Amino acid sequence: MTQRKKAFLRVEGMHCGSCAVAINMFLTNKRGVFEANVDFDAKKAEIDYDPEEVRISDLVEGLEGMGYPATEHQNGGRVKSSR
Ligand SMILES: [Cu+2]
Repeated sequence: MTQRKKAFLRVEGMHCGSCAVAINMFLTNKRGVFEANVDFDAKKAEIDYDPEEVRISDLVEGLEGMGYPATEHQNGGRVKSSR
């Protein structure tokens, strides 16, 4: 059975919107990642993933390799209440 979990990363080193797009592509191309939302302004990435398929530490390592040091946050730091 697939599980679905959410993770939040703080991502450093993004210079512009296309950095966010590149990160988004990297994340969503990973096996086990269903969806990723990368926010350049907020330096944040929200990831929907299957913890049995992929580990957040692997994603973080990959991002670091691309030049974007990332750290995981338990809940994204702030609760968004849009809607
Ligand atoms: Cu950029």
